[in-house]
Parts: sequence; structure tokens; C-alpha cells
Amino acid sequence: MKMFQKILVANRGEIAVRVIRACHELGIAAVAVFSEVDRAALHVQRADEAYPIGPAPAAESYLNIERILDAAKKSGADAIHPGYGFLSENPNFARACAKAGFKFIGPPPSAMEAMGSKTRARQNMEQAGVPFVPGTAKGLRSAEEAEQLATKLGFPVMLKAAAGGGGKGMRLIDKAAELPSAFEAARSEASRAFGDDEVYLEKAIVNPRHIEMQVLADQHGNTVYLGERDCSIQRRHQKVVEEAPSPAVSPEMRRRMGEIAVRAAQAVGYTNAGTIEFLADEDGNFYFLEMNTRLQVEHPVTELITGLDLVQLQIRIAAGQPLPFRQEDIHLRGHAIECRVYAEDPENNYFPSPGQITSLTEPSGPGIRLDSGIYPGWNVPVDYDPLLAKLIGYAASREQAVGRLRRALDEYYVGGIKTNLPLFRHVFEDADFLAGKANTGFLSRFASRPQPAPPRREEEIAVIGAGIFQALTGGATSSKNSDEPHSGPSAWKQSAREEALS
Ligand code: MV4
Repeated sequence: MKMFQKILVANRGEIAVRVIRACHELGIAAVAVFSEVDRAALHVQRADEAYPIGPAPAAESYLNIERILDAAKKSGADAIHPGYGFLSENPNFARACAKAGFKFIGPPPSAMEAMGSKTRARQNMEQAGVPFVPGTAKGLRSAEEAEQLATKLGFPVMLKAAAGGGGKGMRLIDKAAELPSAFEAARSEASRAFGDDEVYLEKAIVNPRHIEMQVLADQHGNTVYLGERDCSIQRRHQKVVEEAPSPAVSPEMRRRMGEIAVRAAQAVGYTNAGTIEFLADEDGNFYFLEMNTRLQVEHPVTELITGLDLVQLQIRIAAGQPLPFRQEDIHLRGHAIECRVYAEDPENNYFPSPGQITSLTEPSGPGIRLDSGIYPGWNVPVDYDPLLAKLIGYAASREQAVGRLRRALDEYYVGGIKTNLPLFRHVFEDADFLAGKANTGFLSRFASRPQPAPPRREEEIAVIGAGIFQALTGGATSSKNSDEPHSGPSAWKQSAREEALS
């Protein structure tokens, strides 16, 4: 199989940098595309060549198939990697790439479509013998039908949009009386949001965990699973902390879940990297939720515990190479936890906090990986998802991985904009999290509890301390006798700490 010479990365931010790195490690040239506000972005700097694709709005740039293909033609790329988000799960884009002569690094468009509608996915899973949440595999025709089925299923039930996903168009219904209005509302919302008013019912799983299984399939009929990720710590359906392996999955459950995920992928002729999402209840039962037909944000935690490079494997698979291992060759080792660092203000309802990064200190050292898309001076645009970087801690045990992340968070400083870094410091002190008991309700319970003030940055402590020292001593230099042994933090630093923590 001939390996690609040049790959265009149809994305931006940290994932574009990630894919460019994989290309360079394989000796493949990388082409970046950028919108006007991304002209100076890190992924543009890291690529071998870069092409403008339009103004800031995604619809006129990163979602513009024609402009991306124009850039691919100009660059002479052989293949296109979509990253995640944007066009990564768009079958028309995958088809347009192939039609224009570029290999799309991802699944066949038919597999995307088989999993794109949640009811079609459920029908496919039913045929494949994959357990899915009890409910209707087809859309509901009327509120009356919804009421009959809901009564049969037993309340509470979940009303969901077939074209939805990620929690959009979903409603929890506790009793029959709520159904007629909820049914009409869900249909009109689905029609507005997705242009498809099909809605269906599921038995509601109370306090579920979101556990997803990574699968990898080549073009020669080999499909393997690479272990699960626990993504239960989410805020408004946005994942915040992900980890592998899941504290709630035993080796036996992993094997069962993995084999079912492989069956699900094979049922739709899947190739390349994909993820089967499950809901797990408190009794260890798990149910197919949906399939993500793309590489996911949280792929690094799987890479760290398997020792595999998923992006390089995606490229090899797209180039026609067979998987270089079998299922029995895959062994999980250690524990990895990922923090998604967002440009959001925790003290203002996590609203996006765009703007210029005036200073940046990034963590490193043992067991720390940082997939970052920013640099000092970068102006975080308001036009896109506010993900800045992913901070991942890896160690032999979950406890050690948490300890590494606590240390790395103390080293991490982003000046000029607000970030959600303080949130992780609190999560990694929480008893339920430390006990591995976090389910999808964790963050909402967590948010309702009073949080200690965020620790101040050394820099801020130093400035405060200097001011206090100046006030206390009228500006004299340290009165310490230079040959006295240093006895702990200096007075001004200590007083600054006391002031900062008051
Ligand atoms: C559910 C559920 C409980 N029961 N379905 C949310 C987004 C989408 N992936 C499916 N989701 C859910 N579906 C049934 N039958 C609870 C959720 C859910 C959830 C799932 C995974 C991760 C976070 C979540 C947060 C709220 C609700």
C-alpha cells in the first residue's frame, strides 16, 4: 500500500496540531487551512503549508466544503483528515473528498449515515444483537402512541429526537400527564433544530455513567476494541473530565462491552477509528446510546493506556494498511485522566472568555501530556468552540494520575483570559470523584455546593507580598543576615499567602 505524501487537515486548534504531529512523525507533509481570525494560529505555524479558506464564521470557512477542497487541490494533498466536529461526520463531505480524488481519513459515508439517525442506529443495533435502551426503535406517530408505549415502559422515560445527539432535543418525562405537551414541543424543536421532527422514546436510565468504547477497523475485515473511556463528568452535555479505564468497569464487563462494540461497528461496515457510546446503570448493565463516527477529543487517554497512536493508525488504515496487531495483542496499562481546558469564566456561568493570552506557563514533567492549541500572545477567537488545550495525567494507578494532575495544575497558568482550570482543582479534591463514584449527575451536584476561592497564582502572591513588605518596612531590603540559614518562606511571601487566602 502506497503511503500518503501530503495530508490536508480540515480543522483548527489543538486537534489540527495533533494531526499535523502524527503526519510529521510518519514523514508526511501537512497542509493547514485557516479562516481570517486563525491566520496566526498555532496549527498554521506548525504546518508545512497553509491556505486561507474564508472569513471567521465556520459556515464560510471550516464548514465550507468547496473552499476546503480548493485548498486540497492547490496543495496537491493525497488525503484529508477532518479531525472532530466541523465536517468530520458529514457524509457529503466524505463523498466530495472521494469524488475530488482525495482519500477521506475516516469511515465510509454509508457507515456515517447508518449511525447518523438515532432510530436507524437503534434498528441496526437491534439486528446486530447489541443491547440498547428499552424503548421504541422507530419514530412515534402521535402523542397517544407515546403515552401507550411510555406506560408499557414505565416512567420516567426519555423523549429524544432521532436526528439529535449530545443531549439536544431530549426530554425527561416523569408522568403520563406531561407527555402530550412534551411530545409536541419535542417534535417542533427537533424540526427547527435538525429539519427532522422524528422523535422516539426510551426508558430513562437514572444517574447513568457515560462509558464509551474505542474501536478500530481496517479495510481488510479486522476490527478491535481498545478499551473504554468514562466521560460521565460533563457540564450541559459538554465533556469536562474523561478517564481510561473507567473505575466502574471490570475486566469482564470490558470484554463484553468491547465485543458488543466490535459487533456494532461490523454491523454497519465501519472502518477507521470510531466510538460506541453506552449508558451504564448502577447495576452494571449497559446500553447502546449512539456511535461517534470520528476521532474524539478524548482519544489521548486511550492512547496512553494502550501505547498506541490513534491518529497514525487512522492514517495507516486510510492508506489501506492492515491493523498491525490483533485483539490479543492489546493490553491496557496504567490510568489516564484528561482535563479539557476551556476559555470560559467559572465565575460567570462558564461563559466563553475570548481575548489575548498575555502570559502562558504550561505544565510538563513525568506523566503529563498537554495537547495545546495556544501560545503566549495568541488571541482566542470568539467564533469557535472555546477548547484551548487538553491536560492529561498518566500514571500506574488512578490515584497517582490524580496526584500528577494536581501538581500539573499548580504549574499551569494562562494570563489575560479566564479558564476553567480552577474547576479541576476542586474536582480532584472531591470525595466522590476520588472514590470513582462520579456519574453524569456529578457536576450538577458539585456546582450546587459552595466552592473554596480559587488559589492565587505565585505571580499575584509575589506582587501582593511586595506591596505588603513595602508597607511594613518602608521599602528597606531584607534585614536578614546573609549568612543566616533560610528558615522557610520569607516574611513577605508568607504574609502574601495569608492575605491571598483571607
Ligand atoms: C439518556 C439518559 C438517561 N436515559 N437516555 C445525554 C446526551 C445523549 N448522549 C444521551 N444522553 C442521555 N440519554 C436514557 N434513556 C441520560 C442522558 C444524559 C447523559 C448521558 C451521557 C452523558 C451525560 C448525560 C447528561 C445528561 C443526560
